[in-house]
Amino acid sequence: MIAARKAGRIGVIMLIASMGVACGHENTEEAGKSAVSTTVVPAPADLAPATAATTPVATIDSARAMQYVRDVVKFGARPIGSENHKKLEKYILGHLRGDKVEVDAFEADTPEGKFPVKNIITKYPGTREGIIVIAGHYDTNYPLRDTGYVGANDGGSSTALLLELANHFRSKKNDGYSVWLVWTDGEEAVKQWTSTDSLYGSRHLAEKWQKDGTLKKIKAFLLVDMIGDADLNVDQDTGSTSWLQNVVFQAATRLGYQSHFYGRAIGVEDDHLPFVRMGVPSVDLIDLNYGYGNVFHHTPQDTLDKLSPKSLQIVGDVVLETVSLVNSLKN
Ligand code: 1BN
Ligand code: ZN
Repeated sequence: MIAARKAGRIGVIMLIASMGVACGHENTEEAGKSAVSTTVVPAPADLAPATAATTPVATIDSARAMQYVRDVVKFGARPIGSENHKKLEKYILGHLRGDKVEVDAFEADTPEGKFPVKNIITKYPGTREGIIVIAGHYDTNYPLRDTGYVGANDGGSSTALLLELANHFRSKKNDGYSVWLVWTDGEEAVKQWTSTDSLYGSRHLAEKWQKDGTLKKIKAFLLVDMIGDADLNVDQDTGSTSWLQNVVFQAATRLGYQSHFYGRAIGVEDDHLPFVRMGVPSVDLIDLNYGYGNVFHHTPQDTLDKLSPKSLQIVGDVVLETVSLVNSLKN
């Protein structure tokens, strides 16, 4: 077992070899934050086997998704409160014309002052009572805003994949649960990652949806983050809902992409957590091995040349297959 630390930015990540046994008594601490994680991780082989596909497999247009990443990166750094962030909001909304769009706008109180935060939500109605949410953040790292940082993978890939998924759900009859896409905002810490300095948008949205009764209707919350790395290794997040992870792995297996999934298990703080904490079945599809030892994460090296349309394709198609599998479940 390996315990990895990312000083200052990553909090604590527990890496647990996927051995199918209880392991991990690491206790790691850093400035203002500690995490202890002891987890039983099922080996991929123990997860539900693939079943015969009965419906045609849906695919995304990965070339178009990659073009969205290029467009988004051209705006430059997109931290909350910035002009580039506003331009990106307009760009996203411009691609959702004609859709049912809602903006969850509020002011976040951060260690650097108050900032406007806007979660962008688009809704594609289904034929069945209940909602599947697919989410990903569009803001970029705040502390790196003046370093040439562009967040091609971290912020760019999730924004782009959601835009491509919007194209998919807009153009097809949705025979199942309604699908809501959410571009979350203010995911990044403005100073240092803590429970109060991070996840501004998702914490606000989870609370809002708890109050208005939406939360109870959510059958699955699928989060995508940093899914463009050409060397794609989606981690198994120990904080995600295990039955939903099994469904994701089953979807990946059905498509022949299982080697890109769940090679290691880590606990990661991300936009799914406010929903997990409120009892919503949630999974984070994140590849936190971005460059050897995650060296490109939250650095100006997070650039387009590290990304591949194939990775967007893999994650996009696995998300669509997961939606189809969730739709096939009884409840
Ligand atoms: C993901 C992308 N995250 C931030 N940008 C969440 C995260 C927080 C990942 C801490 C690792 C450590
Ligand atoms: Zn980040």
